[in-house]
Amino acid sequence: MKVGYRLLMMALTVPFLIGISNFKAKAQITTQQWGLTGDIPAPGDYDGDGKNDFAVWRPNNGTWYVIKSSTGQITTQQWGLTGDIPAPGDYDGDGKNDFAVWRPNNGTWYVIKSSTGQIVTQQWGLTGDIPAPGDYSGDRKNDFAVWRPNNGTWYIFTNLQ
Ligand SMILES: [Ca+2]
Ligand SMILES: [Ca+2]
Ligand SMILES: [Ca+2]
Repeated sequence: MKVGYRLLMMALTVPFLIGISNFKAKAQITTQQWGLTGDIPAPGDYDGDGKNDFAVWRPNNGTWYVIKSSTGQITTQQWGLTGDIPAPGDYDGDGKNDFAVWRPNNGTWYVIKSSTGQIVTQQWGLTGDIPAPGDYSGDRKNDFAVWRPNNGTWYIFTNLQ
């Protein structure tokens, strides 16, 4: 009876303990100092290695500061003006994040395509909207999208080219 009870307890607790140790072994904590007070985080995979890069956009000089995860190298890019909202994403579908901002006062998107360096502008959205870019159509290219707080509606602009 006692042996049976012990075996039962082991059967119940051993998998539980293995589960805990597996959880500990699989978790990893990373911290990275990058950015200043007032910066806006703008994470994304800018170098296309499949890992997100630490990136911030600085409103007072419109500059992006990125640590490339592939090499640890720092990249800076001036793109955007004070008052803009960073809206990074992969708009040209080459697997690399593009520098992009949305300008609230004219509802216009300004993107530098990472594939060609070409600049794309697109009016989409109104003052008061909140940019919410992402790939809504599933073609691996980011779509221009805003969310309108006063009616709770999403407006998606998918470029079909
Ligand atoms: Ca990366
Ligand atoms: Ca891209
Ligand atoms: Ca898309």
